[in-house]
Amino acid sequence: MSDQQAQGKGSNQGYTTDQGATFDALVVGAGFAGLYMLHRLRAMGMRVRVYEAGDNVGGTWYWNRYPGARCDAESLAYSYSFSPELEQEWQWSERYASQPEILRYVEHVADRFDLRRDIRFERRVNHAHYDSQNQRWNLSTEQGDTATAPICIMATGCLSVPQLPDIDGLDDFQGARYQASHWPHEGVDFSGLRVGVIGTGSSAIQAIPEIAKQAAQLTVLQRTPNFSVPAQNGPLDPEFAQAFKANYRDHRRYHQRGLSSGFGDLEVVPRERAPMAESALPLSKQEIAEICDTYWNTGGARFMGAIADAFINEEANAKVAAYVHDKIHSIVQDGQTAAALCPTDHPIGTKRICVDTNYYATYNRDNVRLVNLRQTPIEQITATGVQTSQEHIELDALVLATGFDAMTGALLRMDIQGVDGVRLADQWQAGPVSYLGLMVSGFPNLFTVTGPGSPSVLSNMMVSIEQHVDFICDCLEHMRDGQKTTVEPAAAAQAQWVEHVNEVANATLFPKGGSWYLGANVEGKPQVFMPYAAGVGVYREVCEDVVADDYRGFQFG
Ligand code: N01
Repeated sequence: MSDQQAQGKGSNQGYTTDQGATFDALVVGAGFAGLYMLHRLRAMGMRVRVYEAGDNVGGTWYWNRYPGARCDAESLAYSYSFSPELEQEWQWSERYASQPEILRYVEHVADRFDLRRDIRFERRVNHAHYDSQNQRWNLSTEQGDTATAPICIMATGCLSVPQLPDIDGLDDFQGARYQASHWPHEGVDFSGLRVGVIGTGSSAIQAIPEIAKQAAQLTVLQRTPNFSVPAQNGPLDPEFAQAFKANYRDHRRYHQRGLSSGFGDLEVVPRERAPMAESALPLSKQEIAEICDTYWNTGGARFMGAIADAFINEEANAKVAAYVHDKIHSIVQDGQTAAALCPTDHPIGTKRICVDTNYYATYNRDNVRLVNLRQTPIEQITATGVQTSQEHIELDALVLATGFDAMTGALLRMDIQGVDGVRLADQWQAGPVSYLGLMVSGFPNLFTVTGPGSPSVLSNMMVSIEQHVDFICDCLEHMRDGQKTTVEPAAAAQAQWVEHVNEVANATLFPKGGSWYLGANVEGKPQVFMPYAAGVGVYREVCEDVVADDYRGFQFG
């Protein structure tokens, strides 16, 4: 462990703020994307500066430390593939890695590849302006750094701007208030406390069973129920992991291309033993249950891959949803609570399916109560608890797990200006537009890793991050070889891509989800389906085809 890690810090010690420093590339964010970007750019001989708001590496896994935080992609697939040595030497302990283990992994990567020296921590970039005359991006941070480089890469994450609820009196609460996405590093002991949780998305669904084990009383304040499937997490069998690693290249190829999500989590049950149906329509309830049981019992988000037309046909989707409703009723003893936990307002899978450990069973505990806010809405938060239309709930601690301003939030929170001072916020007023989710017309040499318009949040993020970073580096090498200094998408290519992304989304049930994929959770945000829903395999082929066709749609200057 390095000194910095021992202090729980990155490596700012001894560094002053940058004042007009010049680099070959600037990267914003030191999560999985920013770190790999730095590693690759450095290998190309570039001088790079990374700015990171946190005091250490890790991005989403640095911030989201709530109890029970765990990845919903399997650890052997949710890891870097760029270094075979790293792949072999790192030992995952569980099928789905916990947040502390993933953070240890990211820190290990930062140290192993000596990445920290080019990162400045506790630096939040607030401006990124393009100087057309000098063909440079000028960045500044809230902490007073200024730096310039011809290339700027946004590795700011898709879920990095928390969304706090607009509830009257939120600041009046006198008890302890916690935010899932900004959890205290030292952890929280809820023993003996009356705890309230607002939100029932992935974060809350992971945290609730853990908080329930400690709290004297846990009240879950649910506005909209979500579908959740069991992770069936457990220790990773070392022999299984070793055998898997012996074929890592094949598995990686499969993750990258074989499945639309890039999750590739067919490790635990061999692919040939995983039943699938093309359509739910001709199947009886019993037949659906037989197929779904295999996925439910082996666990994980791959549940949504069991029946192929569940994402495109409402009737088929309803049959899969009914299976999960039955499961909820079979687990949760109180019928009224079970009914309230059954989502009925969106097709299953159109909001990101949650992956849990004992979520539904937690409602059988004596110290856990579900309050259905659809029936008894919150009127206000008071000094001592939550006032609903029916009762005052006394609380010692309040946990907010109310989601994120997804995909565009982190980019639009900065003042990004392209050619002629055009603001990205203005360009994206009606929703994000981009070419391949990688670049925006009018913003030369500005790249967005896993930006809107790419598979990003619908995929295993590691697969999508590595693909984008590799694409960007290949593009920069292409520019270097051709002695080009700028690249940006042609407006027509961008418009076509945006149309295609919408067409693909509209052929699915996704737009019916009312989800953060659409921006529906943020008041006033334009509702546009942001990720590219055709899958990572198709998307990779599109990108390869674009490159093979001399970077079709990109303009080099
Ligand atoms: O956020 P969410 P999340 N009053 O937006 C509720 C990833 N992730 O942080 O639907 C009452 O899903 C809101 O209710 P409603 C994953 O991609 C991954 O949980 O607006 N409630 C909803 O229940 C995930 O999809 C992992 O009615 C209010 C909740 O807050 C994404 O992050 C783990 C409210 C927000 O749910 C986001 O998940 C965790 C209000 N005023 C997260 N405002 C894994 O890898 C909001 N809510 C496993």
